[in-house]
Amino acid sequence: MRLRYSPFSPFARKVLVAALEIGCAPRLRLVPADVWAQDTNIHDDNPIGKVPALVSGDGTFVGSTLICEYLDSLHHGPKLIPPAGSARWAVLCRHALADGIMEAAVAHVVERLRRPESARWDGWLLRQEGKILRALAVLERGEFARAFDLASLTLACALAYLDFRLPRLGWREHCPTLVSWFDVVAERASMRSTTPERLSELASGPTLSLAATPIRAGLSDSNPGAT
Ligand SMILES: N[C@@H](CCC(=O)N[C@@H](CS)C(=O)NCC(=O)O)C(=O)O
Repeated sequence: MRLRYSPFSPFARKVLVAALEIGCAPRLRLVPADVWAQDTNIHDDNPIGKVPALVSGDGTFVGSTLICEYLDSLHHGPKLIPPAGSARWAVLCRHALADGIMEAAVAHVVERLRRPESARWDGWLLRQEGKILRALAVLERGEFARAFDLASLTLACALAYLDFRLPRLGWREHCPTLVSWFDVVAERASMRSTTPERLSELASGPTLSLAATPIRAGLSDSNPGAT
């Protein structure tokens, strides 16, 4: 299976963490895409022009949630999305909030790094910040799943992205419970193997291994490379 990804995309990271958690990462061939380049070839695999996209024998899957759902169907271990009942809806409800945080954060970053400075709209940035902080407040008050399910891994990738791209938002000051939770799950092998730094080091075509890599500081707004 071919996964189109970008090292900075939290949505691509979500898929990679999911693949590592369920053990199907070795089946993925990682092919990077610069979705913002004039001559990008992402459209060959995704007419919507976004990463992640997964090309498999069963079809081309576009969008992180659909890809995760597909990968979850390929294994017999504990599911990222419980198959039925209230457990399923609980995971999907929490996932929707975590995914919404990710969408708002990416919209914020695109506005800041991609839109010409003269056309930037501060009201748009505030709007995205409000979405992120309100959703975090709900998750801060909510229950924490013990399993690293689709909701939890999406939230972990979203929080890592806030640290990476929106440190000035100061989410850690507002959410002490989430901070404690995140600082533990960020040490999981799946998270440590998929940092932007680690993914930037991968050349075209490798499979993703769970080898622990040192986490290095460095990438920030000064590197617009992608979202
Ligand atoms: N809902 C999509 C969002 C994917 C997305 O926004 N990807 C960004 C990178 S983080 C992208 O490719 N943007 C290019 C564009 O908007 O044209 C998903 O879940 O995968």
